Amino acid sequence: MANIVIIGTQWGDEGKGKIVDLLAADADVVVRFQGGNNAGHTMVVNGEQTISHLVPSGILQGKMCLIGNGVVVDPGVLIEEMDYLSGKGVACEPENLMVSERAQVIMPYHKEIDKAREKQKGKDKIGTTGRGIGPAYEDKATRRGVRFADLIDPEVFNRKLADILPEKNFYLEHYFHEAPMSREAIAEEYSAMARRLAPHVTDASVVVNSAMAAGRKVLFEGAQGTHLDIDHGTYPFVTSSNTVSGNACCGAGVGPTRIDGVLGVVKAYTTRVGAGPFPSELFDAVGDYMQEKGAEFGATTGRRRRCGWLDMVILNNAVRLNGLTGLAITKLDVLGGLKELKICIGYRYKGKIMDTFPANLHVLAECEPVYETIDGWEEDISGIDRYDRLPDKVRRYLDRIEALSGVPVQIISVGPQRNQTMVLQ
Ligand code: 2SA
Ligand code: GDP
Ligand code: MG
Repeated sequence: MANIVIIGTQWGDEGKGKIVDLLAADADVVVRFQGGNNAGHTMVVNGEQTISHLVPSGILQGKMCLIGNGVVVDPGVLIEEMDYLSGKGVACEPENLMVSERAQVIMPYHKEIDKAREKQKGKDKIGTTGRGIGPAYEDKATRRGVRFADLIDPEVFNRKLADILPEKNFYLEHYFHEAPMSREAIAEEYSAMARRLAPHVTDASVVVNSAMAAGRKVLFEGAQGTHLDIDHGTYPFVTSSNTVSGNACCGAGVGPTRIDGVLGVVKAYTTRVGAGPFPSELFDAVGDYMQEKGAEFGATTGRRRRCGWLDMVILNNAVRLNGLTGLAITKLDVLGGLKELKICIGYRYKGKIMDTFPANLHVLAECEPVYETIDGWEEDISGIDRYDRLPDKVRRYLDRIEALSGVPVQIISVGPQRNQTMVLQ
């Protein structure tokens, strides 16, 4: 398939970075279309781990990488990441790494407001990454955002900053009781970063559409996961962008007729970082086993991820919301050593079985997962590189996921390394 959207089906950290890096070998362009440096996408090649937060996961394959208009970009983090990658010998030049002139800039006050708001919420906090994502999208929606086109035009940038900062400082000082920010300091810091990034700023929509017109293959790299989507996720315990596949079009500036397929990345169990409902969460030794064996720590904040069984209610929600054409099952190796596995096939609510995902969080909180039990396997499968060499019990687990979702499993991942992967079709 030519142009594919790759998205997370659960609550993020399904292994999208690994899958995008792998598929980028056969693609020409990789585009991020939403989120920002709240994302942490991990790639492991020849034993060397690279985590990217903003730069698309096609960078290690030497492909053209674009940060689309739908992304909120912290310019300081982008520069740090470019330096980190360059230090590893990975090219990050204006020819292969570009950012949309329409992408929103994360400003220092966005980060301060994000953290202050979480502090004020106390025990009711969302558990954001504190990277300023929500406040930056807020300003985009209220038309007070600074775009890259503005950042690299000193006159426009300084005018916008002078307009916006007094309101932010009022809010910081008088509502959150935090220190106000200095306009001069922000202007100085951001103008230096603007000079560094200006050669990378482009009309990303024109670049991506021209590439497609020339027959080049494009991967659209999603961040976070379907259930963190601002419309379709467990609102308000979500991120501030649309994480579903449809947003690949808005966030990269392409039409829906250009998309040929949607690959959903599914962790073989479920994890979630931050607060919010999680019906199949485990609070026992099995949950700890997944957390430890799967090294489930946030790739951005280092927070411990909550763990639980695979949940088909959420997976099927993701199938519908994203129009999935294929599944990539990751971290299958982590389940090895468990005597039996459970798959959540529905929720029991007031004596009735539900197979759709409720919008009302009070209903969701009262939903009890209904499980089917299936045999686990003892074997270490992390060295297996052919589907027909997988133990029968592993294949039965995969068959069950395929049967319950109605979507073909196309990729199986059995370890973090690029080569610990089986591509089936
Ligand atoms: P935010 O910062 O406003 O987007 O936070 C809102 C919610 O979205 C969740 N969120 C994430 N969940 C999983 N993975 C994410 N990326 C990092 C990773 C997370 C980390 O790759 O591990 O390191 O902590 C990510 N980004 C945002 C977040 O936990 C809130 O629930
Ligand atoms: P992303 O946000 O979806 O890109 O995922 P993250 O990079 O945040 O988290 C996935 C973690 O699992 C990373 O540490 C990966 O290196 C690791 N990983 C990916 N696939 C596999 C796999 O099949 N098995 C194991 N054991 N680890 C994996
Ligand atoms: Mg991640």
